[in-house]
Amino acid sequence: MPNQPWIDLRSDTVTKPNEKMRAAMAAAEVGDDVYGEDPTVNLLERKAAEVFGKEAALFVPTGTMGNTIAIKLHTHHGEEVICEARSHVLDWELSMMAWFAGCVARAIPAEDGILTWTRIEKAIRSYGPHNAPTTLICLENTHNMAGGTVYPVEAIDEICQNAHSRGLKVHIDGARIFNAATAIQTPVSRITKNADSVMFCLSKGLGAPVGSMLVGTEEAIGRGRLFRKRLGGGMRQAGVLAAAGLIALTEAPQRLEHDHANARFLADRLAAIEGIGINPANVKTNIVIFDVSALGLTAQEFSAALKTQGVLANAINETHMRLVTHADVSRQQCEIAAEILAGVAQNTVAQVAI
Ligand code: TLP
Repeated sequence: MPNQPWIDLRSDTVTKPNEKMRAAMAAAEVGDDVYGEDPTVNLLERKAAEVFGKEAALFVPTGTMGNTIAIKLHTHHGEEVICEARSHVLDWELSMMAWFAGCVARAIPAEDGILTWTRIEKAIRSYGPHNAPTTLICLENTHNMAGGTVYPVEAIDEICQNAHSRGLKVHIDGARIFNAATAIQTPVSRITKNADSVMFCLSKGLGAPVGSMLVGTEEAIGRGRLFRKRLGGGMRQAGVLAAAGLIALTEAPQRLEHDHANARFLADRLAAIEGIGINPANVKTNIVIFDVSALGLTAQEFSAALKTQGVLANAINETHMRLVTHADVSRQQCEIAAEILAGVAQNTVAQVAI
């Protein structure tokens, strides 16, 4: 156990509500949201719709539930959903796409996680004696497992316009869409203008303790409300959570640039460590992914060694680690973490040499 508190770089999901959020939660006006009577939830939903320039929004407990509902809204059983090969909807949501919507993922690998219309078009299938039809395209922005990469707005526009002309829908898993917006200095409403629905998380970089939003048309969100109930997401006096969500939505986007600067700082430091593979130029938001295989140990072993020194960081596979910066990790903690990372790597190199 470290003498200092943990430096927790496992995810931006670990952030704790700040004092202002806690005070707002304690004072929140509440009602039964299943009756549509929670004023704070209603306010959050109106505000989210307004920020995204969409007709309506739905407060859901998790990003996974938001994506699950969106996929169900845009598809029927026995259809195909195009997504990137390492996307969250495919790899990290317990196959909810299959379980709840009855759909199959048609995965397209992209080194940087960013799909283009040229790639998507080749993967579209129409209904036939051997083929299930494609009806939905899911884009992940930022792309988590590709290292927080960001879609150019033009790429999303092109995908949406072509998809719509082919009768397909586009859903954006925008768990970290505000990080994308910060990186390219473009409002979320512009980035997602042509998408049919967007899920974004209040509980990641924005710092709320719980909650995500699904935004889209009035009609889709109305149906989504029923799917939320089916999934057990009718949360009753959820205004206590929405109160923190409102602060997250209105105040937190402005501070994400600090997280991005901390991620760039960590990436630069990592690039100087012998045996660690990273290109700092690829770090655009708050996620830093690096290769430890040249150190002669697995990412799981590297993670365990860091933990003994007080740094928490996740392995994402045998060879790669992920660091995520967020509101509860300061520059000073990043400096300490960088020294600990260098120390663990040097120790390993020394041991391999013996
Ligand atoms: N991501 C989590 C883990 O599940 C991997 C993390 O620590 O990054 N979309 C994307 C792109 C996400 O990164 C996540 C969570 C979700 C959806 C799901 O959100 P939750 O955890 O609220 O269900």
